[in-house]
Parts: sequence; structure tokens; C-alpha cells
Amino acid sequence: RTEPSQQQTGRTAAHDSAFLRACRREPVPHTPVWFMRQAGRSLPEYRKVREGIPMLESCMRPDLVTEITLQPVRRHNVDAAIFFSDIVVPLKAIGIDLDIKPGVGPVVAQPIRTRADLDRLRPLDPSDVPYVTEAIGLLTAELGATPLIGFAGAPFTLASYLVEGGPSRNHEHTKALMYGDPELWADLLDRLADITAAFLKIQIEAGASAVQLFDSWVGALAPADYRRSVMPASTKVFDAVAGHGVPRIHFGVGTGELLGLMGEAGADVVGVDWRIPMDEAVRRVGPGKALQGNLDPAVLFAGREAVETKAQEVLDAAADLPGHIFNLGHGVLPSTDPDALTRLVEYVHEHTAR
Ligand code: 1CP
Repeated sequence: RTEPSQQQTGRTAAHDSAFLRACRREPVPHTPVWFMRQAGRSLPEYRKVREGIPMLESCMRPDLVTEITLQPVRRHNVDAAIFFSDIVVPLKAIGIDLDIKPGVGPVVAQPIRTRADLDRLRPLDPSDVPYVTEAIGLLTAELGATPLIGFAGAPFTLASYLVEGGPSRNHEHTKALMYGDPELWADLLDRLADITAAFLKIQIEAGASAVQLFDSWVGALAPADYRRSVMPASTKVFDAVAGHGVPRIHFGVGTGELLGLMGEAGADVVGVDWRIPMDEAVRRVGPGKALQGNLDPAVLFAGREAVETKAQEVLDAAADLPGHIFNLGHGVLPSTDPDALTRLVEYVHEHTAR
């Protein structure tokens, strides 16, 4: 084809955005801002379009995915959109019997705990998720110069849902498998790495400008166990999506002790939760990486003055870093006042304008 594809056009339009420049550690006109879970229940327009439609079904409808992804971009003037989906969508797409239960999260009908169970994790093919490719095509056309972030769950976090059968506080079944049957564990994570890499590639090929690998629950591990039992699979994912010119972001919660290794796994940008200051995160991650974070999402309940004070602390702690992307330390809490988010974007843009 001689005409540039729509995907290429979308990425070209977004190439010089503040967000992608920051990912590449280039000078920016202002510090870019987006929020994990910026789409979702904090927005009345989200609750309205989701009414009566189950979560997983909404992820499979390109019209809805497009509308929900665009809602926070319209409302908050954030510097990036994040594709509306869920980390369990590719697992559902390969035939795992699971559902997202309101107020609970992903629930898996038959947990994966034995070698025989592994056969249920077949490779993911683009034809399993046509609605993802279609929605991203619609989105990149609408977004223009605003970059679209694709995402996936990292092997450990996906394994946690599959092995536990649902959300878990202590991940005891997951850790039992990891410590008790390292060979089966390695095979499980390797299969999940292939599924995750395929899901990210599908999003990149459809036009996503960046990807974020969510290892939300990996902060439950000690660094030595992370290095031995998880990092090889996460590295496999990052290696598989290298070479597309698309920045790779890596985020987890409670990962202060793992930040260096999470960068080493192959990320270009390391996400930081609110438990350590950004200047300390810079030291732990080491040179050459951009950082994303890290306002405590609960600060948004404290009133405008407190939000601005705490946001400025984040900006000051990251002031010497080439490549800071302002975000929360985890997702927007459902009862957050959306106006507080809009004002926060405005504050960061105004106070970092170069
Ligand atoms: O009905 C609803 O509104 C259900 C709530 C909800 C939403 C809005 C779920 C169920 N998933 C989502 C969308 C979603 N999930 C996005 C949308 C894009 C955006 O950020 O705006 C993203 C990025 C995810 C990714 C996701 N799902 C993660 C990683 C991010 C994180 O928060 O750490 C995880 C761990 C999940 C699992 C999940 N899905 C839903 C819930 C409530 C949970 C967490 C459950 C638990 O505590 O284990």
C-alpha cells in the first residue's frame, strides 16, 4: 500500500504530543497528565452509557468502547487516552469461563492450578478480539493528536486471578504454586506472557501509541522472588513488543522495592505508586527511564488546596527528571469528584508550562 494506513496516521499525529515526548525523555511544553481508571465510575456520563450493560459486554462493543475512552479526554483535557477494556478480556477471548462481577472484579469459574489446566490457556489470535482492532481504529480517527495508550495485565497479575479464582488479598494459592511447583509456575507464566504479548501487539498494530503493562499485584513479592519467578515472563512481553517505536510503561502497586527490576524487565517508563516520593523512585529506577506518577488517589477527596499542595510536592520531587508523566499512584477511586480531576489537570498544565 502506498497510502499511509489510518494507524500510521494516528501515530504520526500523536508523535509530538507532550505525553509521547515525555515517554522519550524529550523536552515538553508542559508536564503531561493522564489518570489510571480515568474512564469509569467517577463519570456520570460513563454510568449513563453503561446502564444495564455488563462490564465484559461493554468491552466487546466498539461503539461503547470508543465513547467511554473519549469521555475523560473531552471532560478533563488529559494528555492521553487509555483504551477502555480490562486485563481479563484476552483470557475471556480464548475461552476461559470468567465474568467481571460488579463490586468484586474478575471471577474465574474454574481456577487454574494443575498441569492439565494449562491446556485451557491457548494462544491469542487477532481474530479472537476483532472488537479491539475495530475500536482502536475508530478511536485513533477521533483522537487526532491525542495519543492512545493500549494495555494488558502482566503475567503475575493475570496468574493471580486465574489461580485464586478472583481478587485476593494474600495471593496464597498463587504463591503456593510459585514456591511449590516452580516448573508448572514457569510454564503458566510463559503461556500468559505469550497471550499478553499478542494482546499488546494487536493494539499496537491497530494504532495504539504507547502500551502499559499492569502488574498491579506484584508488589506482594520480595525482589529475589520477583527476579527468579516473574521477571523472565515480563521481560518476554516487553521484548516481544520492542521495535515498534511505541513506549512501554510498567506499573504495579506497592512496588517500591521492585522499581529497579521493573525497569530492567524492559520498560521505557516506570509507574510509581504514592508510597515513595518521585525523587527516591528516580534513584531506585536508575538512569535512562521516564517515570509516571504518583499522587495518592485519596488526596482528591481532601479539597482543592490540599490537592494543589500535594500535586506540587509530586511536581517538585520530579522536577529534575527528564521524562515525568503526572498520574495518580493507582486508579481513580469510583466516588472521586470529576471536577477535582479536571482542576488537577489544569493545575499541572499551568504550573509546568515552559
Ligand atoms: O462496572 C464497572 O465499572 C466495573 C469496574 C471496572 C472498570 C471500569 C473493571 C472491573 N474494569 C474496568 C476497566 C479497566 N480495567 C480499565 C479501563 C481504562 C482506564 O483506566 O480508564 C483498566 C486499565 C483496567 C485494568 C485492570 N483491571 C487492572 C489493572 C489496573 C489496576 O487498577 O491496577 C486490574 C487489576 C483489573 C481487574 C479488575 N477489573 C475490574 C475490577 C474492579 C478489578 C480489580 C479487582 C480487584 O481488586 O482485584
